[in-house]
Amino acid sequence: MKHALITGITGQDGAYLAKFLLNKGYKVFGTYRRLSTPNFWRLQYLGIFDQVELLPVDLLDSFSIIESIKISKPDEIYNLAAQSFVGASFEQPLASAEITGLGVVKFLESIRNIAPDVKFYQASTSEMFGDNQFTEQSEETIFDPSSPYAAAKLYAHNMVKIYRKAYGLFACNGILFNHESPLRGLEFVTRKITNAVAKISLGLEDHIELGNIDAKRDWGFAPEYVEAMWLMLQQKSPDDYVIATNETHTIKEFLEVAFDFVGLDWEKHIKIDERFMRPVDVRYLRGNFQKSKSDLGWEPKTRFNDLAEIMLKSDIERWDNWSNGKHFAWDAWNYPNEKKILSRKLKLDR
Ligand code: NAP
Ligand code: G4F
Repeated sequence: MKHALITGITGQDGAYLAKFLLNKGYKVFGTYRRLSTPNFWRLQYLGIFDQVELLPVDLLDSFSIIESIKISKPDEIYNLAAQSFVGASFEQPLASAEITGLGVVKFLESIRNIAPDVKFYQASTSEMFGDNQFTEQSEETIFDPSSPYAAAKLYAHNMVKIYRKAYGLFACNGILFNHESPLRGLEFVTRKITNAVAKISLGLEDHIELGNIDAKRDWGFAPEYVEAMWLMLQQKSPDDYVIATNETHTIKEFLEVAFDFVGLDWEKHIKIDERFMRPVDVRYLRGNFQKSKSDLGWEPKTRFNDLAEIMLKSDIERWDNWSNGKHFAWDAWNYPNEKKILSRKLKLDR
């Protein structure tokens, strides 16, 4: 039986990947951080909490990383753990660099020393392209990061390539464009919208505050993207791949689809709040996944409107159930209104 070690198993991708690998017959180990309140809701939501082995690891702590490799004896490591929120990286650039950048090198060094035959997947990102001018982005497009998060990811991305060349490690970078689902964190814009639209449609809220709604993203469906991670590690030799849909849409378009679904006019329920504007934003992303299609046989299936509908239906159902007194594993019921969160770094007026 193959062993997989997933860092960040409590996150969106970690939970879907764990389910995917369990279905393939893997023994799945996942790392989690000690928090004052446990957050295993995604694993519970997918009904797999009892089927995974948990290991306490913080990417700030090299010894916990080494220990997790020794205990799990993995054939494959999927490094999904990161400070993954671009907005927060402007507020905590150092923590983002330590976790999202240096944390990866701690893993690579550990593998080089104690498990050089392990296959390693690194969660790279389309954010590394930055505020670029290209009509689409592929593996050949130049990187020009626009946030502390993207800069940390680019450092990690380059270190994966260096360890591959210098030490022959089987290490791949998946350059994934945005991917969403009902398990997406509430601070990311799609889920922030579907959660709010669900509440508005049920009369629990009146409006939503957002930042730059003209930004364009290439949004796919997360369960399909975790399959691509696995496919990368099944190839004869390691390489880097773009995973995307090649469609791009503005946040406004996402609002339109989501509000249409509940028969409301989005413009009546939106307030633009400076607090959600980033000091620098990535205005446009659209990924070219042709290399993944020809080498991995991977292509996206779920398109934009369907993705918005999947997310919205699940948020409506959850708020409906909650209002009717049902209790279940879920994040939104105790999430603070983001207005309560102070000290957002605003775009500076010059
Ligand atoms: P996510 O839901 O935010 O999950 C991030 C995971 O990292 C969580 O399990 C989190 O644990 C863990 N983590 C954070 N800091 C850590 C630390 N210091 N030590 C150990 N674990 C830590 O992110 P996601 O959407 O699943 O994304 C997975 C990965 O893909 C991330 O690396 C992200 O940057 C990258 N990525 C995501 C997308 C996307 O669109 N989703 C696109 C490209 C790349 P807690 O639960 O304890 O916070
Ligand atoms: O949903 P977002 O926060 O995702 P972002 O910044 O694109 O990052 C996500 O995708 C990356 C892949 O490209 C991952 F690497 C990363 O880990 C993460 O998963 O923001 C999307 C867009 C941005 O342009 C942002 O400025 O939406 C805009 N936006 C407008 N109002 C907002 C809001 N974003 C958030 N989070 N909240 C708003 O109120």
